[in-house]
Amino acid sequence: MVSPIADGVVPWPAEDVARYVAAGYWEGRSLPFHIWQQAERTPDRVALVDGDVRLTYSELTGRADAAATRLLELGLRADDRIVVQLPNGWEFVVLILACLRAGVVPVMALPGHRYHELSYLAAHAEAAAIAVPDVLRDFDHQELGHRLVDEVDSLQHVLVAGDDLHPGSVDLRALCSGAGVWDGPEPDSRSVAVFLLSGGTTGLPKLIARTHDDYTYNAKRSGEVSGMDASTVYLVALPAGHNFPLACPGLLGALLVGGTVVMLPSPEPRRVFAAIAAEGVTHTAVVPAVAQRWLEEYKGEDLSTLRVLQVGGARLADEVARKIKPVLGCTLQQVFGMAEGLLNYTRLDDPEDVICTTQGRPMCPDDEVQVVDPLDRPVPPGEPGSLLTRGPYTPRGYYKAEQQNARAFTPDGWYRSGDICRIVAGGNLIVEGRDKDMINRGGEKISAEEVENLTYTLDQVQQVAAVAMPDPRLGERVCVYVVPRPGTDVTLADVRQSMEGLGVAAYKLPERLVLIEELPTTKVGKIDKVALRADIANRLEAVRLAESESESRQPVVGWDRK
Ligand code: OOB
Repeated sequence: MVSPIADGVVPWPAEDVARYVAAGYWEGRSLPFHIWQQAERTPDRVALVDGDVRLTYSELTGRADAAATRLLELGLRADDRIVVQLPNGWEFVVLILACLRAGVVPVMALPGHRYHELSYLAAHAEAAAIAVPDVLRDFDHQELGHRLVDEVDSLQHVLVAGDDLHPGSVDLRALCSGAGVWDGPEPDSRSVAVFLLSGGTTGLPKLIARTHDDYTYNAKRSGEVSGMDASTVYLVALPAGHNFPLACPGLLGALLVGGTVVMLPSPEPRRVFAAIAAEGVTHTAVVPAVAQRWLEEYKGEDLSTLRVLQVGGARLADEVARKIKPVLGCTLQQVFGMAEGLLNYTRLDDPEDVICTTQGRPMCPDDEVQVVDPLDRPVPPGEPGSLLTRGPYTPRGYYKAEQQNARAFTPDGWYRSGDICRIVAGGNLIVEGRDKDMINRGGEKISAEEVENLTYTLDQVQQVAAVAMPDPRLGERVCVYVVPRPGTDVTLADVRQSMEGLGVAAYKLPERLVLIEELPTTKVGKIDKVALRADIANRLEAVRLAESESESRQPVVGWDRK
């Protein structure tokens, strides 16, 4: 028997709910209600483009209604969960809208997730189904889906978007085709619309329950601060299940105002530039590593329709920010957001300096932010400290995670973002670092603790610490410092092979290993990660200098093994 979602959700206190309703942030209707209302106004406008597939609003909602009915025919019910791991394509959009319509709750897995992550997500969410492609980049997702059905009690169906269906798979493309009318009940606006994944500082990602009310506001208000309207053509280039391209304002924000959504499987610059010109794209969202690549590879293609390039997910260097407008000709919008809620945006009409040197300010007048010292006391204005937040679209706890909630939220409901910020003139935030044990690899968040736990499964490892090492492309990559057991040896290849064998997402695999006799500790006896981060940065700098001084001289590697 699976548990009802409501049992695991931490609600907002009644007085805050009343405030958010009175202020009009929470509108009291389901997210699909708003989209379907929009569709009725502009049934013949193009809503979704994926290669040759072009769906008008009436076609898109008709397909989603047909799919919602078929989900019920499969035996799924409102409140059931479905793990969704689909590439950017029309099937993703139709399935998500169908789920929202029927009250089935999608769990937004990321494309890189494998057995290790998906088995945990399916079990923790007690999912009834999983939606995957057949084979993608040589990985057989369908086969993994069936393995999970065998192993996870609640899991019953594998929905597959592809040509080569195994016996027992549900044909997702057929499920998402045709036209139907949904006559089931509208989900309660306070109920959970989607589960997002936390960037994660603990072992495995936590689930973030986003309600219809709060997530509708998330997407709608984002659309306003990004200047979206019915003429918007929004390009999805990042994985669509991530909060940023999904709802900040993302594809949901575009559909809420009657815009057009264009899906591309990846942010590869040539295809992106061609799609921008062909479809007249006005808005898109990327992480800093992708923005940098676009800047480097831009060769004068026609990007004249592009009005806003949103960049977020990791810190954008000021000098890169300053190139966006001169090179690509569009307005940069920095986005400092989190799946847990709070969204900060630079505004389109902010002075260049604010746009290029800050990560923006909260989008909602009732977002509460404070910057505190390690004892949770507010720091003086303009000083750096830990960012805490509460607000109408920032839930008060993770799903079914009492222990983690005690650490990640204060007793009065503030979320500890783990980001070190400064609040400067105009209320804008500058992200200066973080005090959470996470590695941000080009926007992909990796929990150091998780990498350490996985490395400890090797017999030769006595002690390990995972830290971020600086990287010119991705910002950070994973480096592990390992104390081997006496008389044994450990290599980077050993660690990577072991993690691969466990079915861990490839982006989490360490890219450097440093053998060390003893891990440095702080005064209170904790592993001194600040010292380790400084150490790896110094080592890389020494290697870089040695390489640039003389090609013939061997780089200084010491204990270091790549
Ligand atoms: C976005 O969401 P998540 O949940 O993958 O990661 C949130 C974390 C933040 O706490 C912060 O550490 C980092 O990612 N981050 C940034 C940033 N935007 C996110 N750090 C520095 N500068 C930025 N601009 O990453 C996310 C969610 C919605 C919209 C955009 C990004």
